Amino acid sequence: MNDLDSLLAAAESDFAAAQQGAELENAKARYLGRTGHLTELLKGLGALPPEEKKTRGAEINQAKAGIEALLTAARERLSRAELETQLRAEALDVTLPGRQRGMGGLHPVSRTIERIEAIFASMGFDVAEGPEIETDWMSFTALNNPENHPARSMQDTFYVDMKDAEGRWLNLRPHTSPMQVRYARMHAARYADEVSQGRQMPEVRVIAPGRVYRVDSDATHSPMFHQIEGLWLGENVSFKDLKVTFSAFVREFFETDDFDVRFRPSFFPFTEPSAEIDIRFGSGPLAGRWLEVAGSGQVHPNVVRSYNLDPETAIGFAFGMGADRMAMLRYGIDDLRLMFDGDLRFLSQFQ
Ligand code: 2NM
Repeated sequence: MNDLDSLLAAAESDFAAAQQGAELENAKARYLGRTGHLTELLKGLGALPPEEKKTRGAEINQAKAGIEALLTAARERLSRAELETQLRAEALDVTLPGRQRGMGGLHPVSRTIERIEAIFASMGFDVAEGPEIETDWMSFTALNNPENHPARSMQDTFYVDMKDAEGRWLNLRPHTSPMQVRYARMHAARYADEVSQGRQMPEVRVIAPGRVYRVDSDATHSPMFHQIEGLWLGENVSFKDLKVTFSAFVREFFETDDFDVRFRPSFFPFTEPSAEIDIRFGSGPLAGRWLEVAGSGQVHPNVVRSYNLDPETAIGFAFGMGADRMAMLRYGIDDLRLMFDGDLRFLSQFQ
């Protein structure tokens, strides 16, 4: 084996050893580069006598062509390998079953709220939704809370690190009553002209559903829960109307006639008199126990004034209930926390 044959053999095994393009190009430089073996051999030709130069030159060029052919083959081998790796990495098994898109559905609390909205809508109630971050006036002052009322304290209400135009901290609404305040004030403004011309103002009949926030957290209290408050104001809307309205609601909501309703005296700053509403089923899984389902009362004259209405002519009741609690009663759920865990095994049972 002459020196050119062994050079060819060395190049072949060097090229074969290259695993990547860069390694192969480095190996190429060692043979064909400016200071590579072949170039050095060609430079050495000058020192040879003319006859030898010719044959030796032809041999070297032949070896060079051989190395170039080996290089081309090696490059093809590498690019084929690279393509193969890429194809394997990107391979799709088109025979696999497709991933299903879940059907999705409404949360039991959302379903309950929609159901309650529909029942009250059938009795002529409008639905009002609004901001969850409120001013101090909307959440407390307008609702006849004294300046030092404990509901305003940080133990009861979440505050936001931002102040309103009066320089008071904004709050996460602890009830949806502020939305009724907004609604009733819009109502008052809208019919102000008619009222000044001596005409009767249409009744205010509205429910306000939505998220509310209170500093409270255990098995039966979540710092965020859902409330639905109702408000009905007219010339002479009474507790009798409240009892009829709420009973009709209970009948529709629980789909039964077999229940009693009782009012239990209570206190709220925004109503006077105030009452808790309890119901007792005569049959079914909840039969026999009085269940507290709502707070209620005759809207306090000071609250009616903050609606920009006249407490002598805008008279009526308000009530408030927990939508989460109503959902739990309807579906027989015993732990409030299940509602907010986001566990699909629980949630998918209500579709
Ligand atoms: C309740 C209980 C009793 C209520 C009062 C009012 C307003 F704005 F008219 F004064 N809205 N909602 C009310 C009354 C809410 O929740 C347990």
